[in-house]
Amino acid sequence: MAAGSSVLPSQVPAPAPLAATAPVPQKVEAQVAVPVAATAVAHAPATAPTTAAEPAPRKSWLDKLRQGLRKTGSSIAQVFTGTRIDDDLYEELEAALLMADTGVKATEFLLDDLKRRVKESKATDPQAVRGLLVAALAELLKPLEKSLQVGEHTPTVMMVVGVNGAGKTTSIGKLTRHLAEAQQRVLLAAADTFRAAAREQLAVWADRTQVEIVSQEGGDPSAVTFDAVVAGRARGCDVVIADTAGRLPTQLHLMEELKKIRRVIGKAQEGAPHEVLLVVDGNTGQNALNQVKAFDDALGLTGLVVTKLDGTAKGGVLAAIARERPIPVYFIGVGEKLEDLQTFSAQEFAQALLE
Ligand SMILES: Nc1nc2c(ncn2[C@@H]2O[C@H](COP(=O)(O)OP(=O)(O)O)[C@@H](O)[C@H]2O)c(=O)[nH]1
Ligand SMILES: [Mg+2]
Repeated sequence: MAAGSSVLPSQVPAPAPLAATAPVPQKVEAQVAVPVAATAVAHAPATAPTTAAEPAPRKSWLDKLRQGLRKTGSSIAQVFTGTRIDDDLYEELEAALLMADTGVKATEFLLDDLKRRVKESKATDPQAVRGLLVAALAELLKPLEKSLQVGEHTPTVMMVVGVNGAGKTTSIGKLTRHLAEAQQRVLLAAADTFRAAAREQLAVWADRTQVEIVSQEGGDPSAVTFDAVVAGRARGCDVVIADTAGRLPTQLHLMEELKKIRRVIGKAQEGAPHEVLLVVDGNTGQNALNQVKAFDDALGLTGLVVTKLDGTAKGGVLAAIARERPIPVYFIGVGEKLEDLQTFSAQEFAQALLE
């Protein structure tokens, strides 16, 4: 495939990415459209985030996101229940944004931007200010919207990293199923060699008929990954995904191990890995930003997966990431089921956070 295809396209305001990739074989286009992409492409554009026409899967996902963010969002929304736009309102808003883990820099930025918008629009009603904040936040988050591309390289090699329990294996499982349904031949590298359960967990998620796994209990993660990429090339796989063991960025020897995995992937296939994905737990708030910075410094991240936004999410952290280390958010997770991995939309997220 020459031009590359977008597997789970971000829906806003993407020029329907599937239609734009002419060289993609027909069957891939058709299959890619299920289940995430179909809803994503069909979904209404940024200006109408919640309409009656919203396809069911995307809607139920949005509901989960809203519910998850409510803990964060309700306190922000409460700021606008008064009758006046005054210094008190801005002070309360500042506190609410900081509570939601938006961070000092992004909070300052948003407040300045909001005040400018309020002045320009001559708004007098606090509810109108809320609407302006949605617009400001959506604009801030917009650079994080990007779709994951596969098909440009054969195989496309992805390496997935993050701290323990962030949701790496679960997210790989979900992504693999989506790819397999899109007729992509996927090979998984179980480079989390520390835990025997890791491979089984992957296998449970994987569609056994279409997904192969290279693993080696207790083996060297670099060696397993190298073998997987070589095997992926030999077998003509479309995608190779390496699952790695969780680690803290402060564990320097373990970070060195990740760098080594990255290097050996490059030896197995020139130019690879094509994606280095960090999975972060959305509940970890400002610590998530620290993880993004540290893993990016060590490995050069290409994308993020932010999980558990169905929980007591500190959703504001995405604004902090957008302001301080804008790495694309390919997917967000709002639960443990397959359909709970969805593409990120700045507009939807801003709306869900502030309603
Ligand atoms: N509620 C919720 N749970 C999730 C999500 N993603 C992962 N999990 C759960 O988080 C736990 C750790 O996930 P796992 O994939 O094993 O993390 P890993 O250590 O990074 O590989 C598991 O119980 C998952 O089911 C999500 O988006 N929402
Ligand atoms: Mg794991």
